[in-house]
Amino acid sequence: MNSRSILRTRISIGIFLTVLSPASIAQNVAPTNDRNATPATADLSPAVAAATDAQMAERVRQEFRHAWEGYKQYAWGHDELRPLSRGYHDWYAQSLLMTPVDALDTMMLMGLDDEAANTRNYIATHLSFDRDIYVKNFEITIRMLGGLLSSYQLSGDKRLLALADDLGTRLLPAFNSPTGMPYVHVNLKTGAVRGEETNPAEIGTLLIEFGTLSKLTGKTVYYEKAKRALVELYTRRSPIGLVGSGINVKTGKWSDPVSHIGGGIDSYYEYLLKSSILFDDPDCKRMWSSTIGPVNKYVADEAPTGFWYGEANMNTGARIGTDFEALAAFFPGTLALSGDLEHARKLEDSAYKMWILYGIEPEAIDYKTMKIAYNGYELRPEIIESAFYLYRFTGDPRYREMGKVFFDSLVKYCRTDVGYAALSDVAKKTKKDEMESFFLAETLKYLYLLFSPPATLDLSNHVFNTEAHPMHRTW
Ligand code: DMJ
Repeated sequence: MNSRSILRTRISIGIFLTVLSPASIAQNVAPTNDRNATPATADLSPAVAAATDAQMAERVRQEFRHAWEGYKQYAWGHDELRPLSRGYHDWYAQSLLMTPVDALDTMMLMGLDDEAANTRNYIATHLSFDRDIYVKNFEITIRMLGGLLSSYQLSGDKRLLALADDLGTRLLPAFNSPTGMPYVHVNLKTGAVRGEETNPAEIGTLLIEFGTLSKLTGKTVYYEKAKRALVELYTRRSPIGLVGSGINVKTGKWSDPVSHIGGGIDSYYEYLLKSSILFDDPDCKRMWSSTIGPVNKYVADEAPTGFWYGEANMNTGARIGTDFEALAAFFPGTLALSGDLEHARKLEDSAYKMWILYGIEPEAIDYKTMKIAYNGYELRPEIIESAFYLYRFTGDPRYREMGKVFFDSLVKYCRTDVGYAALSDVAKKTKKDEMESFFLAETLKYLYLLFSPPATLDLSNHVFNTEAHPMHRTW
Protein backbone atom coordinates (compact mmCIF):
# COMPACT_ATOMS: atom_id res chain seq x y z
CA MET A 1 0.00 0.00 0.00
CA ASN A 2 1.24 3.47 -0.77
CA SER A 3 0.13 5.45 2.24
CA ARG A 4 2.20 8.54 1.49
CA SER A 5 -0.69 10.51 0.04
CA ILE A 6 -2.91 10.06 3.08
CA LEU A 7 -0.07 11.09 5.34
CA ARG A 8 -0.29 14.61 4.02
CA THR A 9 -3.40 15.01 6.16
CA ARG A 10 -1.82 15.89 9.44
CA ILE A 11 -3.67 15.77 12.68
CA SER A 12 -2.19 17.38 15.70
CA ILE A 13 -2.38 15.58 18.95
CA GLY A 14 -0.36 16.78 21.89
CA ILE A 15 1.70 13.99 23.31
CA PHE A 16 4.53 13.55 25.72
CA LEU A 17 7.55 11.70 24.51
CA THR A 18 8.87 9.04 26.83
CA VAL A 19 12.46 8.23 26.00
CA LEU A 20 13.54 4.82 27.20
CA SER A 21 17.05 3.70 27.89
CA PRO A 22 17.84 0.16 26.74
CA ALA A 23 17.80 -1.11 30.30
CA SER A 24 14.44 0.42 31.06
CA ILE A 25 12.51 -1.15 28.19
CA ALA A 26 11.25 -4.08 30.20
CA GLN A 27 9.97 -1.86 32.97
CA ASN A 28 8.39 0.82 30.78
CA VAL A 29 6.34 -1.33 28.49
CA ALA A 30 2.82 -0.54 27.41
CA PRO A 31 0.41 -1.51 30.16
CA THR A 32 -1.13 -4.94 29.84
CA ASN A 33 -4.00 -6.63 31.61
CA ASP A 34 -3.07 -9.99 30.19
CA ARG A 35 -2.95 -12.67 32.89
CA ASN A 36 -0.35 -14.61 30.95
CA ALA A 37 2.06 -11.70 30.49
CA THR A 38 5.61 -12.93 30.91
CA PRO A 39 8.56 -11.24 32.60
CA ALA A 40 11.53 -9.87 30.67
CA THR A 41 13.94 -12.63 29.69
CA ALA A 42 16.95 -10.42 30.49
CA ASP A 43 16.32 -10.96 34.20
CA LEU A 44 16.00 -14.74 33.97
CA SER A 45 18.39 -17.68 33.97
CA PRO A 46 18.96 -19.17 30.47
CA ALA A 47 16.78 -22.22 31.16
CA VAL A 48 13.90 -20.16 32.52
CA ALA A 49 14.28 -17.65 29.67
CA ALA A 50 14.06 -20.47 27.10
CA ALA A 51 10.91 -21.80 28.73
CA THR A 52 9.44 -18.30 28.80
CA ASP A 53 10.22 -17.81 25.13
CA ALA A 54 8.61 -21.15 24.29
CA GLN A 55 5.52 -19.98 26.19
CA MET A 56 5.48 -16.76 24.20
CA ALA A 57 5.79 -18.65 20.90
CA GLU A 58 2.86 -20.82 21.97
CA ARG A 59 0.77 -17.77 22.86
CA VAL A 60 1.44 -16.30 19.41
CA ARG A 61 0.49 -19.63 17.85
CA GLN A 62 -2.80 -19.64 19.77
CA GLU A 63 -3.59 -16.13 18.55
CA PHE A 64 -2.88 -17.21 14.98
CA ARG A 65 -5.36 -20.06 15.49
CA HIS A 66 -7.91 -17.61 16.88
CA ALA A 67 -7.70 -15.31 13.85
CA TRP A 68 -7.62 -18.21 11.41
CA GLU A 69 -10.70 -19.83 12.98
CA GLY A 70 -12.53 -16.50 12.61
CA TYR A 71 -11.55 -16.36 8.94
CA LYS A 72 -12.72 -19.94 8.43
CA GLN A 73 -16.04 -19.40 10.14
CA TYR A 74 -17.03 -16.07 8.59
CA ALA A 75 -14.96 -15.54 5.45
CA TRP A 76 -14.03 -18.97 4.13
CA GLY A 77 -13.36 -18.94 0.40
CA HIS A 78 -12.95 -15.15 0.34
CA ASP A 79 -9.95 -12.85 0.41
CA GLU A 80 -10.25 -11.36 3.89
CA LEU A 81 -12.18 -11.50 7.15
CA ARG A 82 -14.19 -8.51 8.37
CA PRO A 83 -13.37 -8.89 12.07
CA LEU A 84 -16.12 -6.62 13.47
CA SER A 85 -19.10 -7.33 11.24
CA ARG A 86 -18.16 -11.03 10.93
CA GLY A 87 -18.28 -10.86 7.18
CA TYR A 88 -15.80 -10.97 4.36
CA HIS A 89 -14.16 -8.79 1.77
CA ASP A 90 -12.90 -9.65 -1.72
CA TRP A 91 -10.41 -7.43 -3.46
CA TYR A 92 -11.86 -8.05 -6.92
CA ALA A 93 -15.05 -9.39 -8.45
CA GLN A 94 -13.85 -12.91 -7.71
CA SER A 95 -11.92 -14.12 -4.69
CA LEU A 96 -8.28 -15.11 -5.05
CA LEU A 97 -8.19 -16.85 -1.64
CA MET A 98 -5.71 -14.24 -0.48
CA THR A 99 -5.80 -14.99 3.24
CA PRO A 100 -5.36 -18.78 2.85
CA VAL A 101 -2.50 -18.34 0.36
CA ASP A 102 -0.81 -15.66 2.48
CA ALA A 103 -1.28 -17.60 5.74
CA LEU A 104 -0.35 -21.11 4.60
CA ASP A 105 3.41 -21.04 5.19
CA THR A 106 2.86 -19.51 8.66
CA MET A 107 0.74 -22.57 9.52
CA MET A 108 3.50 -24.84 8.31
CA LEU A 109 6.20 -23.04 10.29
CA MET A 110 3.98 -23.15 13.40
CA GLY A 111 3.53 -26.90 13.00
CA LEU A 112 -0.24 -26.65 12.45
CA ASP A 113 0.05 -29.64 10.17
CA ASP A 114 -3.57 -30.74 9.73
CA GLU A 115 -4.77 -27.20 9.18
CA ALA A 116 -1.98 -26.63 6.66
CA ALA A 117 -2.74 -29.83 4.75
CA ASN A 118 -6.46 -28.99 4.52
CA THR A 119 -5.74 -25.43 3.44
CA ARG A 120 -3.18 -26.56 0.86
CA ASN A 121 -5.67 -29.02 -0.64
CA TYR A 122 -8.38 -26.39 -0.73
CA ILE A 123 -6.11 -23.94 -2.53
CA ALA A 124 -4.90 -26.58 -4.99
CA THR A 125 -8.45 -27.59 -5.89
CA HIS A 126 -10.27 -24.23 -5.77
CA LEU A 127 -7.86 -21.46 -6.75
CA SER A 128 -7.97 -20.36 -10.36
CA PHE A 129 -6.29 -17.40 -12.02
CA ASP A 130 -8.35 -17.73 -15.17
CA ARG A 131 -10.29 -14.61 -14.16
CA ASP A 132 -11.30 -11.57 -16.17
CA ILE A 133 -10.10 -9.14 -13.50
CA TYR A 134 -7.46 -6.40 -13.37
CA VAL A 135 -5.18 -7.14 -10.43
CA LYS A 136 -2.46 -5.06 -8.85
CA ASN A 137 0.78 -6.62 -10.06
CA PHE A 138 2.78 -5.67 -6.94
CA GLU A 139 0.27 -6.89 -4.33
CA ILE A 140 -0.55 -10.11 -6.15
CA THR A 141 3.13 -10.84 -6.67
CA ILE A 142 4.21 -10.35 -3.05
CA ARG A 143 1.18 -12.01 -1.44
CA MET A 144 0.02 -14.65 -3.90
CA LEU A 145 3.07 -15.56 -5.98
CA GLY A 146 5.30 -15.31 -2.91
CA GLY A 147 2.89 -17.37 -0.80
CA LEU A 148 2.50 -20.12 -3.40
CA LEU A 149 6.26 -20.39 -3.91
CA SER A 150 7.20 -20.61 -0.24
CA SER A 151 4.38 -23.06 0.50
CA TYR A 152 5.52 -25.18 -2.45
CA GLN A 153 9.05 -25.23 -1.11
CA LEU A 154 7.90 -26.12 2.41
CA SER A 155 5.44 -28.83 1.31
CA GLY A 156 6.80 -30.16 -1.99
CA ASP A 157 3.24 -30.01 -3.36
CA LYS A 158 3.76 -29.50 -7.09
CA ARG A 159 0.20 -28.23 -7.54
CA LEU A 160 1.28 -25.03 -5.78
CA LEU A 161 4.23 -24.59 -8.15
CA ALA A 162 1.90 -25.11 -11.11
CA LEU A 163 -0.41 -22.39 -9.74
CA ALA A 164 2.58 -20.08 -9.28
CA ASP A 165 3.76 -20.74 -12.81
CA ASP A 166 0.29 -20.04 -14.19
CA LEU A 167 0.03 -16.82 -12.17
CA GLY A 168 3.51 -15.73 -13.23
CA THR A 169 2.62 -16.21 -16.91
CA ARG A 170 -0.56 -14.18 -16.50
CA LEU A 171 1.31 -11.34 -14.75
CA LEU A 172 4.10 -11.10 -17.35
CA PRO A 173 2.24 -8.72 -19.73
CA ALA A 174 2.54 -6.08 -16.98
CA PHE A 175 6.18 -5.66 -18.02
CA ASN A 176 5.31 -4.83 -21.64
CA SER A 177 5.84 -1.09 -21.31
CA PRO A 178 8.26 0.98 -23.40
CA THR A 179 10.72 1.04 -20.48
CA GLY A 180 10.22 -2.53 -19.23
CA MET A 181 9.00 -1.16 -15.90
CA PRO A 182 5.62 -2.75 -15.07
CA TYR A 183 2.20 -1.19 -15.35
CA VAL A 184 0.26 -1.10 -12.09
CA HIS A 185 -2.60 -3.41 -13.14
CA VAL A 186 -2.84 -6.41 -15.44
CA ASN A 187 -5.88 -8.42 -16.48
CA LEU A 188 -5.30 -12.05 -15.55
CA LYS A 189 -7.35 -13.38 -18.46
CA THR A 190 -6.65 -10.98 -21.32
CA GLY A 191 -3.21 -9.62 -20.40
CA ALA A 192 -4.50 -6.06 -20.88
CA VAL A 193 -2.69 -3.52 -18.73
CA ARG A 194 -3.40 -0.15 -17.14
CA GLY A 195 -1.80 2.33 -14.76
CA GLU A 196 1.34 4.01 -16.05
CA GLU A 197 1.95 6.20 -12.95
CA THR A 198 3.66 4.07 -10.34
CA ASN A 199 6.48 4.09 -7.81
CA PRO A 200 9.78 2.35 -7.00
CA ALA A 201 8.24 -0.18 -4.60
CA GLU A 202 5.81 -1.45 -7.21
CA ILE A 203 8.55 -1.70 -9.83
CA GLY A 204 11.37 -2.96 -7.67
CA THR A 205 9.64 -5.51 -5.44
CA LEU A 206 9.23 -8.35 -7.91
CA LEU A 207 12.59 -10.04 -8.43
CA ILE A 208 12.55 -12.31 -5.39
CA GLU A 209 9.27 -13.89 -6.52
CA PHE A 210 9.81 -13.89 -10.28
CA GLY A 211 13.46 -14.90 -9.82
CA THR A 212 12.54 -17.81 -7.55
CA LEU A 213 9.90 -18.87 -10.07
CA SER A 214 12.61 -18.94 -12.75
CA LYS A 215 14.90 -21.03 -10.58
CA LEU A 216 12.13 -23.53 -9.78
CA THR A 217 10.66 -23.85 -13.29
CA GLY A 218 13.78 -23.32 -15.42
CA LYS A 219 11.95 -20.53 -17.31
CA THR A 220 14.42 -17.66 -17.43
CA VAL A 221 11.90 -15.11 -18.72
CA TYR A 222 10.57 -14.40 -15.22
CA TYR A 223 13.99 -13.46 -13.84
CA GLU A 224 14.87 -11.40 -16.91
CA LYS A 225 11.68 -9.30 -16.90
CA ALA A 226 11.74 -8.53 -13.18
CA LYS A 227 15.45 -7.79 -13.18
CA ARG A 228 15.19 -5.50 -16.18
CA ALA A 229 12.47 -3.51 -14.40
CA LEU A 230 14.71 -3.14 -11.34
CA VAL A 231 17.70 -2.05 -13.40
CA GLU A 232 15.62 0.43 -15.46
CA LEU A 233 14.45 2.02 -12.23
CA TYR A 234 17.92 2.14 -10.69
CA THR A 235 19.32 3.67 -13.88
CA ARG A 236 16.92 6.58 -13.45
CA ARG A 237 18.23 7.50 -10.00
CA SER A 238 19.30 11.13 -9.61
CA PRO A 239 22.90 12.31 -9.99
CA ILE A 240 23.24 12.16 -6.19
CA GLY A 241 21.97 8.58 -6.14
CA LEU A 242 18.39 8.91 -4.85
CA VAL A 243 15.05 7.79 -6.27
CA GLY A 244 11.75 9.66 -5.97
CA SER A 245 8.23 8.55 -5.04
CA GLY A 246 6.50 8.61 -8.43
CA ILE A 247 7.54 7.57 -11.92
CA ASN A 248 5.81 6.98 -15.27
CA VAL A 249 6.53 3.59 -16.85
CA LYS A 250 5.80 4.80 -20.38
CA THR A 251 8.03 7.87 -20.37
CA GLY A 252 10.46 6.87 -17.61
CA LYS A 253 10.10 10.37 -16.15
CA TRP A 254 9.79 11.06 -12.44
CA SER A 255 6.47 12.55 -11.36
CA ASP A 256 7.33 12.98 -7.66
CA PRO A 257 10.87 13.85 -6.53
CA VAL A 258 10.42 13.11 -2.83
CA SER A 259 12.87 10.51 -1.59
CA HIS A 260 12.35 8.54 1.64
CA ILE A 261 12.31 4.96 2.90
CA GLY A 262 8.54 4.67 3.49
CA GLY A 263 5.58 3.32 1.53
CA GLY A 264 6.02 3.59 -2.22
CA ILE A 265 9.81 3.14 -2.11
CA ASP A 266 10.49 0.90 0.93
CA SER A 267 10.78 -2.59 -0.51
CA TYR A 268 12.78 -1.42 -3.56
CA TYR A 269 15.75 -1.04 -1.20
CA GLU A 270 14.88 -4.32 0.50
CA TYR A 271 14.90 -6.23 -2.81
CA LEU A 272 18.20 -4.77 -4.00
CA LEU A 273 19.86 -6.27 -0.93
CA LYS A 274 17.84 -9.47 -0.67
CA SER A 275 18.11 -10.30 -4.39
CA SER A 276 21.87 -9.99 -4.15
CA ILE A 277 21.80 -12.54 -1.31
CA LEU A 278 19.20 -14.94 -2.71
CA PHE A 279 20.57 -15.09 -6.26
CA ASP A 280 24.18 -14.09 -5.70
CA ASP A 281 23.46 -11.45 -8.31
CA PRO A 282 26.46 -9.09 -8.61
CA ASP A 283 24.40 -6.35 -10.28
CA CYS A 284 21.98 -6.28 -7.37
CA LYS A 285 24.89 -6.20 -4.95
CA ARG A 286 26.40 -3.24 -6.79
CA MET A 287 23.03 -1.44 -6.97
CA TRP A 288 22.44 -1.93 -3.22
CA SER A 289 25.97 -0.72 -2.36
CA SER A 290 25.64 2.44 -4.40
CA THR A 291 22.12 3.14 -3.07
CA ILE A 292 22.54 2.80 0.69
CA GLY A 293 25.28 5.46 0.85
CA PRO A 294 23.13 8.30 -0.56
CA VAL A 295 20.15 7.16 1.54
CA ASN A 296 22.27 7.39 4.68
CA LYS A 297 23.74 10.69 3.57
CA TYR A 298 20.57 12.56 2.63
CA VAL A 299 17.53 10.72 3.99
CA ALA A 300 18.87 9.64 7.41
CA ASP A 301 18.46 12.23 10.14
CA GLU A 302 20.22 12.44 13.54
CA ALA A 303 17.44 14.41 15.23
CA PRO A 304 17.09 15.42 18.90
CA THR A 305 14.36 12.77 19.23
CA GLY A 306 16.53 9.96 17.84
CA PHE A 307 17.93 8.51 14.64
CA TRP A 308 15.34 8.54 11.86
CA TYR A 309 14.95 8.64 8.08
CA GLY A 310 12.80 11.52 6.77
CA GLU A 311 12.15 13.03 3.35
CA ALA A 312 14.67 14.63 1.00
CA ASN A 313 14.57 16.00 -2.53
CA MET A 314 16.00 13.32 -4.83
CA ASN A 315 17.88 15.91 -6.95
CA THR A 316 19.29 18.29 -4.35
CA GLY A 317 19.32 16.15 -1.21
CA ALA A 318 17.61 19.02 0.66
CA ARG A 319 15.56 17.96 3.70
CA ILE A 320 11.88 18.48 2.91
CA GLY A 321 10.07 16.54 5.60
CA THR A 322 10.39 14.75 8.92
CA ASP A 323 7.61 12.15 8.73
CA PHE A 324 8.37 8.54 9.62
CA GLU A 325 5.86 5.81 8.77
CA ALA A 326 5.10 2.47 10.37
CA LEU A 327 5.97 0.99 6.97
CA ALA A 328 9.50 2.42 7.26
CA ALA A 329 10.14 0.32 10.36
CA PHE A 330 11.20 -2.54 8.05
CA PHE A 331 14.48 -0.70 7.55
CA PRO A 332 16.26 -1.75 10.77
CA GLY A 333 15.80 -5.35 9.59
CA THR A 334 17.23 -4.59 6.16
CA LEU A 335 20.14 -2.66 7.68
CA ALA A 336 20.83 -5.54 10.06
CA LEU A 337 20.79 -8.00 7.15
CA SER A 338 23.30 -5.79 5.34
CA GLY A 339 25.62 -5.87 8.37
CA ASP A 340 24.96 -2.30 9.56
CA LEU A 341 23.93 -3.16 13.10
CA GLU A 342 24.70 0.28 14.48
CA HIS A 343 22.14 2.11 12.36
CA ALA A 344 19.75 -0.84 12.64
CA ARG A 345 19.74 -0.74 16.44
CA LYS A 346 19.35 3.03 16.60
CA LEU A 347 16.47 3.09 14.14
CA GLU A 348 14.65 0.25 15.92
CA ASP A 349 14.96 2.21 19.16
CA SER A 350 13.36 5.20 17.43
CA ALA A 351 10.57 3.07 15.97
CA TYR A 352 9.98 1.64 19.44
CA LYS A 353 9.50 5.16 20.80
CA MET A 354 6.87 5.62 18.12
CA TRP A 355 5.09 2.42 19.19
CA ILE A 356 4.90 3.38 22.86
CA LEU A 357 3.63 6.92 22.32
CA TYR A 358 0.10 5.56 22.51
CA GLY A 359 0.79 1.94 23.42
CA ILE A 360 0.43 0.89 19.78
CA GLU A 361 2.02 2.18 16.60
CA PRO A 362 0.50 5.08 14.63
CA GLU A 363 0.75 4.88 10.85
CA ALA A 364 3.05 7.91 10.80
CA ILE A 365 4.56 10.52 13.09
CA ASP A 366 6.50 13.73 12.59
CA TYR A 367 9.68 12.84 14.44
CA LYS A 368 10.59 16.50 14.88
CA THR A 369 7.57 17.10 17.10
CA MET A 370 6.79 13.47 17.98
CA LYS A 371 3.18 14.18 17.02
CA ILE A 372 1.00 11.83 15.07
CA ALA A 373 0.87 12.53 11.33
CA TYR A 374 -1.59 9.73 10.56
CA ASN A 375 -3.42 7.97 13.34
CA GLY A 376 -4.41 4.50 12.13
CA TYR A 377 -2.75 1.14 12.84
CA GLU A 378 -3.19 -1.40 10.07
CA LEU A 379 -1.91 -4.47 12.00
CA ARG A 380 1.44 -3.90 10.32
CA PRO A 381 4.44 -6.17 10.88
CA GLU A 382 7.48 -4.05 10.03
CA ILE A 383 8.71 -3.10 13.50
CA ILE A 384 8.30 -6.74 14.59
CA GLU A 385 10.13 -7.97 11.49
CA SER A 386 13.06 -5.72 12.44
CA ALA A 387 13.03 -6.97 16.04
CA PHE A 388 13.21 -10.51 14.65
CA TYR A 389 16.29 -9.75 12.52
CA LEU A 390 17.97 -7.82 15.30
CA TYR A 391 17.39 -10.62 17.77
CA ARG A 392 18.79 -13.18 15.32
CA PHE A 393 21.89 -11.10 14.58
CA THR A 394 22.66 -9.77 18.07
CA GLY A 395 21.04 -12.22 20.52
CA ASP A 396 20.19 -9.16 22.59
CA PRO A 397 17.15 -10.00 24.80
CA ARG A 398 15.88 -6.45 24.47
CA TYR A 399 14.39 -7.37 21.09
CA ARG A 400 12.37 -10.19 22.60
CA GLU A 401 11.28 -7.78 25.32
CA MET A 402 10.10 -5.40 22.62
CA GLY A 403 8.33 -8.34 20.99
CA LYS A 404 6.37 -8.96 24.20
CA VAL A 405 5.29 -5.33 24.22
CA PHE A 406 4.14 -5.57 20.60
CA PHE A 407 2.25 -8.79 21.26
CA ASP A 408 0.55 -7.51 24.42
CA SER A 409 -0.52 -4.32 22.61
CA LEU A 410 -2.00 -6.34 19.77
CA VAL A 411 -3.96 -8.57 22.13
CA LYS A 412 -5.12 -5.66 24.25
CA TYR A 413 -6.19 -3.25 21.54
CA CYS A 414 -6.85 -5.20 18.33
CA ARG A 415 -8.27 -8.59 19.37
CA THR A 416 -11.94 -9.21 18.62
CA ASP A 417 -14.13 -12.21 19.31
CA VAL A 418 -13.43 -13.58 15.84
CA GLY A 419 -10.02 -12.26 14.86
CA TYR A 420 -7.95 -9.09 14.95
CA ALA A 421 -8.99 -5.63 13.80
CA ALA A 422 -6.95 -2.71 12.50
CA LEU A 423 -7.36 0.59 14.36
CA SER A 424 -8.65 3.80 12.80
CA ASP A 425 -7.35 5.83 15.73
CA VAL A 426 -4.49 4.70 17.96
CA ALA A 427 -5.18 7.45 20.51
CA LYS A 428 -8.82 6.45 21.01
CA LYS A 429 -8.13 2.76 20.22
CA THR A 430 -11.05 2.72 17.78
CA LYS A 431 -11.20 -0.53 15.84
CA LYS A 432 -12.09 -0.78 12.16
CA ASP A 433 -13.54 -3.68 10.24
CA GLU A 434 -10.34 -4.87 8.53
CA MET A 435 -7.91 -7.72 8.97
CA GLU A 436 -5.45 -7.66 6.08
CA SER A 437 -3.94 -10.97 5.03
CA PHE A 438 -0.46 -9.77 6.01
CA PHE A 439 -1.48 -10.00 9.66
CA LEU A 440 -1.37 -13.79 9.32
CA ALA A 441 1.42 -13.88 6.72
CA GLU A 442 3.78 -11.48 8.45
CA THR A 443 2.83 -9.95 11.79
CA LEU A 444 2.16 -13.21 13.63
CA LYS A 445 4.87 -15.10 11.71
CA TYR A 446 7.63 -12.69 12.70
CA LEU A 447 6.35 -12.64 16.28
CA TYR A 448 6.38 -16.43 16.37
CA LEU A 449 9.86 -16.64 14.87
CA LEU A 450 11.14 -14.00 17.28
CA PHE A 451 10.39 -16.34 20.19
CA SER A 452 11.21 -19.63 18.46
CA PRO A 453 14.58 -21.42 18.22
CA PRO A 454 16.63 -20.35 15.15
CA ALA A 455 16.23 -23.81 13.58
CA THR A 456 12.53 -23.05 13.03
CA LEU A 457 13.70 -21.03 10.03
CA ASP A 458 17.34 -21.11 9.02
CA LEU A 459 18.30 -17.61 7.91
CA SER A 460 21.52 -18.84 6.31
CA ASN A 461 19.64 -20.41 3.39
CA HIS A 462 16.33 -18.53 3.33
CA VAL A 463 15.43 -15.02 2.24
CA PHE A 464 12.02 -13.58 3.15
CA ASN A 465 10.11 -11.73 0.49
CA THR A 466 8.51 -8.47 1.59
CA GLU A 467 5.35 -10.34 2.65
CA ALA A 468 7.41 -12.65 4.94
CA HIS A 469 7.30 -15.64 2.63
CA PRO A 470 10.62 -17.46 3.03
CA MET A 471 12.35 -18.43 -0.22
CA HIS A 472 14.63 -21.43 0.25
CA ARG A 473 17.82 -21.12 -1.73
CA THR A 474 18.10 -24.56 -3.33
CA TRP A 475 20.21 -23.41 -6.29
C1 DMJ B 1 2.76 -5.90 3.29
O1 DMJ B 1 1.91 -6.19 2.24
C2 DMJ B 1 4.20 -5.89 2.86
O2 DMJ B 1 5.03 -5.96 3.97
C3 DMJ B 1 4.56 -4.69 2.04
O3 DMJ B 1 5.93 -4.64 1.75
C4 DMJ B 1 4.19 -3.43 2.79
N1 DMJ B 1 2.82 -3.44 3.28
C5 DMJ B 1 2.33 -4.61 3.93
C6 DMJ B 1 2.53 -4.66 5.43
O4 DMJ B 1 2.50 -3.49 6.10
